[in-house]
Amino acid sequence: MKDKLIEIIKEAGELLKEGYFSNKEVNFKAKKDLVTKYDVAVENFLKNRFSKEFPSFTLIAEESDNTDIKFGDSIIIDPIDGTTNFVNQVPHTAISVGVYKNKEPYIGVVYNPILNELYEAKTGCGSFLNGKKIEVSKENDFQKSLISTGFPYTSGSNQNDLNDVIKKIEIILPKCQDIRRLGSAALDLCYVARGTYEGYYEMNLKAWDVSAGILILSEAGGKISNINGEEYKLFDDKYIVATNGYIHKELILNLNAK
Ligand code: LIP
Repeated sequence: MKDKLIEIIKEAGELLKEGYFSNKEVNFKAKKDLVTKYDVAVENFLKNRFSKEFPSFTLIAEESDNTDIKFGDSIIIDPIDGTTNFVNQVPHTAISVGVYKNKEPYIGVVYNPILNELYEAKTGCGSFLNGKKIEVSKENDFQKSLISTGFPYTSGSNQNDLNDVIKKIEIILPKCQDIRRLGSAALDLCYVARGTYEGYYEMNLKAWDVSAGILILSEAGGKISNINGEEYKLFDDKYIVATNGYIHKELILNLNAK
């Protein structure tokens, strides 16, 4: 299944690339939440091909009506993760596809066609970037750790969320090496998986932002949890915390500091 999935995602990548380099009209789902005709086109392309190739899987996708989600054997699709980057030609944008069997992660693929980076993982088989095995960093000193985060779309309208973002940066920034915000949750998880970042956290993400990345990270030796250090629940948890494992406890402590 993985090879076919990758073949289809690579084809969809051509569509993303075409959109990335062209002038495009931007619509607003919310104040900070953008969508273009390419998000819809890539999603339709993937849904169409996946439903023919893998008819027994429920398709869950960002730009579709997701009110009645049956989360069993599913393929969870983000056609363009990092849409703001895509619109502004920041080359940190990707197609993210997570396959779940019986609600458990089975295959994850994150493809950035602009930088030609394809991350893939299958349960129990490790994680790969363009065919080469990747592993998390072994850094265990929080002060030497590069931490990534994201700003939720709700920070444009919800003062509590904005305050929370600022407070966590105030606490964490002086204690770590530095903080990055590159704008694609799917790729952020892959960057922890490949050892570029030691840790990553963000609030208010959707299942399609992280469905593939969490498998890619765990297969690369990383750890994922909610903000209390408990198992991260794809459709329910407000915060995701993802690290190389070595700095997990300290990141959790800092995220909960008053
Ligand atoms: C986006 C993320 C980004 C995050 C945003 C949003 P989209 O996904 O990946 O990093 O900060 O809140 O969820 O909307 O571009 O697919």
